[in-house]
Amino acid sequence: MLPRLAGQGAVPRIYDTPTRQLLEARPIDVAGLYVCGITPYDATHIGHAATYIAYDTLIRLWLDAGYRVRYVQNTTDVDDPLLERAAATGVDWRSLAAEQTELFRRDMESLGVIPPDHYVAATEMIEQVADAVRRLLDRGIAYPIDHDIYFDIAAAAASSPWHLGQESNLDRPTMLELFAERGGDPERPGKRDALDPLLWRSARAGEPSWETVLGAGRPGWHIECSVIAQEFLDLPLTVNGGGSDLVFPHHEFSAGHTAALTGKPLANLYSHTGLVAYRGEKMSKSLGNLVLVSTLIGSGVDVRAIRLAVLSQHYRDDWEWTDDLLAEAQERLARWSAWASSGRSAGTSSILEGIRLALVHDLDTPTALAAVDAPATRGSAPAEGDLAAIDALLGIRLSDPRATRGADQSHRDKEMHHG
Ligand code: 5CA
Ligand code: ZN
Repeated sequence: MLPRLAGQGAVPRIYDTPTRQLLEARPIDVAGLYVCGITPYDATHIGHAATYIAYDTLIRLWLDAGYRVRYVQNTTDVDDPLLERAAATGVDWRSLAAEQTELFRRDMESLGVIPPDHYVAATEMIEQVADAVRRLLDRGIAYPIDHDIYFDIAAAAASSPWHLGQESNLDRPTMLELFAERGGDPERPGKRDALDPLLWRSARAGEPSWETVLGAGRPGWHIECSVIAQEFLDLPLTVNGGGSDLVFPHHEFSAGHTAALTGKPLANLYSHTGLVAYRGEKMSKSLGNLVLVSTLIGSGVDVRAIRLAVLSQHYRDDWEWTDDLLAEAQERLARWSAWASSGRSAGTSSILEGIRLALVHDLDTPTALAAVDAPATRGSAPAEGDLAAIDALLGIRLSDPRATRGADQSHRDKEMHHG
């Protein structure tokens, strides 16, 4: 339970990749959020954490604005990189996925990230994906090569409210380059368009496969997210999110598949987080330059300092994790904690509106932290509402909850609620 705050926050505005502007992320009744989840073979690095903390902030803003939220995240628990890692290390791909998924969820919980209502694994959706691909085949929007099945970009554009480039705004040479880099197969003979993405991969020796209406095989990547979003959320989503490494081809085609299948856009707003680097390169499993959340926690780092380090960066910037950044966050946490234990002043929060204002403007967490720094450094004791605001909106609990859950609880709730 998040503490209640005085008044109500505004509807957040966040940056929309297709239109390149800030748009109001205004839910229709319930906020629907789909964020691309992990491929569980080397979890959880600071890059993942930063992406999920960004959408955690968005959820907190929706709750503060009085909306209910429905949040879904997939787990890509069968895919080439996972299978390759399992083969290389001689473990069963299922155990690798299960173990890394478990570790990821524990790390998220430690970081105070509000969990999705549904975590959906690709392997739980095989039948639904096969049915969806079957429908695309029947309508001439998909075609086979041998027993694999591809999405026909041109046919989809002709028959649905979607066209290639709608989300990413990229030119074709750039698309071709990214497609090849990020799991696509532009060179495959027989494709109608080099950029047509794989919907279904037929069974291969030594690879997992499932018996379906399409024969034996496994889902392609983009159709996984498209089908999970359709199954668990109302379309269009309020926001579809993920790291900026997913803009093309993944999100472009997840949106394309969804439009072709439903006639509806996947989302009203497509949001992307910047990428976290370490030692000069994007932090990634394939490069191996990882800072794992579990390693930091294991070495005794306070999870709140990790969270503060992430929040000190704007979610849309690419940034680099450094020891200095963590040290600064630890100092900030120490200053804030000293302030929080310096007694209580009466009255309402002096920082609540400053935090709200910063966050509803494209999740400006650095400015929100500065709004807390000012009184925390000045030294006058915080009001109860200050700590509640930091807890509810930034996910940082400064006071020991046992210390504040006293006899005056109902009085305090009432006071905070009515301001
Ligand atoms: N399973 C797919 C999405 S369907 C996937 O991209 N998995 S992942 O494990 O590689 O990444 C999980 C999430 O973290 C994605 O939203 C991805 O965009 C994001 N992410 C990955 N690396 C970074 C990074 N270095 N910085 C910020 N976000 C990242
Ligand atoms: Zn995805």
